[in-house]
Amino acid sequence: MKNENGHYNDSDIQVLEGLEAVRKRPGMYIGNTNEAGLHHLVWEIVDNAVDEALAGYCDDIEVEIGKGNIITVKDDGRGMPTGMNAKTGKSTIETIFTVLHAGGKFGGGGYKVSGGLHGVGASVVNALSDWLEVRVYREGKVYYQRFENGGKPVENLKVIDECSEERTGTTVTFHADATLFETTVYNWDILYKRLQEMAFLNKGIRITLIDEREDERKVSFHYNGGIIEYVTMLNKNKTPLFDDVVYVEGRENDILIEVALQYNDTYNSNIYSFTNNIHTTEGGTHEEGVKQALTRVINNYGKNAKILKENDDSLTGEDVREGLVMIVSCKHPNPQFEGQTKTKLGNSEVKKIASDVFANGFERFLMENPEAARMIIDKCMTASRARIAAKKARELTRRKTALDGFNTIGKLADCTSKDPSISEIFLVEGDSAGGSAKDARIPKTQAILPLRGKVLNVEKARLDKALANEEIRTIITAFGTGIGDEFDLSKLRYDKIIIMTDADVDGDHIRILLLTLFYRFFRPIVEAGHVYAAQPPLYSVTYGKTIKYVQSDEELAAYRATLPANAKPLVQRFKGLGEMDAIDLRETTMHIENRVLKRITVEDTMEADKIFADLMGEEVQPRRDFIEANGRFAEYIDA
Ligand code: 28G
Repeated sequence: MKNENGHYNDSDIQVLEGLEAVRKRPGMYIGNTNEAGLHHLVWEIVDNAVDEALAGYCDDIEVEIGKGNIITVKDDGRGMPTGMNAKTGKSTIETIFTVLHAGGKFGGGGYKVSGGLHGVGASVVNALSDWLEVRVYREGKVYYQRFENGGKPVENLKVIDECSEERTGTTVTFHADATLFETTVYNWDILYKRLQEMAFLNKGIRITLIDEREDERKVSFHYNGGIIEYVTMLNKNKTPLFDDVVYVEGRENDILIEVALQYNDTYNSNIYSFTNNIHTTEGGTHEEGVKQALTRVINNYGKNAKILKENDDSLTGEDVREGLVMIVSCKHPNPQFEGQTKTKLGNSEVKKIASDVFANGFERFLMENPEAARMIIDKCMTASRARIAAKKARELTRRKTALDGFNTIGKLADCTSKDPSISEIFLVEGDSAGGSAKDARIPKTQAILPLRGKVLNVEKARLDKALANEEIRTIITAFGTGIGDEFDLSKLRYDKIIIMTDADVDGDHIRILLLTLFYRFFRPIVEAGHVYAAQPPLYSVTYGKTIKYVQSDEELAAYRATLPANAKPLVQRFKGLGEMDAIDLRETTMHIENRVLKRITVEDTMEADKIFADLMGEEVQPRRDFIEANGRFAEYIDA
């Protein structure tokens, strides 16, 4: 704050420089300034409220998206301390909101979300907001402070009102600085998903999300069963092997491990692990410990109960995870995050703790529930037999590759280059578009694989059946990486895998089937950013001698607006790839100079996978819901 002469003092200047650094390089603090970065601001503030809940003082958190995308977060905790901070000479509240990393330095122990991945603190949110207000309810008073223009206090902390002695808590309201973010519009679904996840992971806390913008909405998440209810939700549209959700909890040296699991009748496994409420997408020692224990305990139990023969091969990790839905949640006072995206738990001591805690609890479950135990082991044994059959089928693919060389892989028209870094493969819907694409391609670097008909839905098929499918075998052989435990990303024969389908129902279907296949069999290829969707244009607009291709109705309107008022351009709508000749296709969709590719993310493939889990499962209701919500997909849901 400026003094009476209108100047800042030394410690103010340090603070301002700190916050200015955040404004200069927001990406360093919140990762990005896109939609994800914008939501990061909310996570920072919510994390602090959740920390207060984990400390045991708060059980109600509210997040409101106000008109104009103003965010308000309220908690009913103790309220931030209202006294002075000796070190900074400012109030503790002003310190928290203006000094970088002030949150962490207070220490105080516990499992702080804010000590984890995000953890940059409230001051970063303040720095990136055009205004922010904090209200603290404590000891019958309402304290208030406002900041503007990236965290500059307007006045000192002051009491603005009285409240009942029982009313305690903190309320933070802010508006993201539109000059720093690509968008300042919050996305209901993103907030919904993460806040629900937070409520699952921290049983007993109520988290309410309110949207006060155009379509007003409100939802409350409150799960006394915590991750048990999470697993139930994940299996909602599937058929569980048995009704119970297995739940195991234990603590050693202040490290808390919680596991909830249930088997369903699918062939996939979905394991989600978290540390201090952060999704550890790369796994880590907590997940490894639990997985190891799962395999060991099932084999031991099976042999003791004489279900598995003493001299049979043991069930593998893959066998015991078929159809498994599992949440592993670890709370750790000092987590070490590693890996490419810093989402892998590295603490080595956690592995044994997680393994011991889970083995004890799970063994006990099997002993007390022999019928469920029997069903689990039967399912694992079936998986084991299928795995052995798949191995034989895979050996066949491999031999074929070795004998034929690459030029005769199914219908693949391969590129002549053997340098993966310049090679691309187009997966093209239909033989006729495949034909045009072959004429349009650059043979040296562009390979074309036409896909006849529909791709097999791998959600409903085990590996052995998938490998019996001609199209899938061709794709696997063409990619060169192998699949499953033989997968090797370094053997990938193309830098870009480009899905080229029509912008219609069939095209959507084939694209979703391919994404499901990638999610199940080739996830590392997606993670490494090798998968793209081609974006064929919707219209060609001929005006005088210029031909312009546009991707959408909006783009068409925008282009029309640039033409003279009396212009009558010729607008042609492409119904599908098949309508384009080789030249159109080359010019608009395949040629590196003009084309627009959309990179496919793991989230895209996850979404596709979920659509299939919902649609193709045995349950009828989700399918109905989906048809109602997405009329245009309706035609193919029974395929
Ligand atoms: C509404 C939006 C976000 C918060 C509290 C409560 C305390 C606190 C917050 O203390 C310094 C760090 C740990 C002690 C702590 C209140 C102790 C006693 C608190 C929030 C010193 C910060 N009374 N509630 N910070 N602590 N809610 N919600 O930010 O060691 S932040």
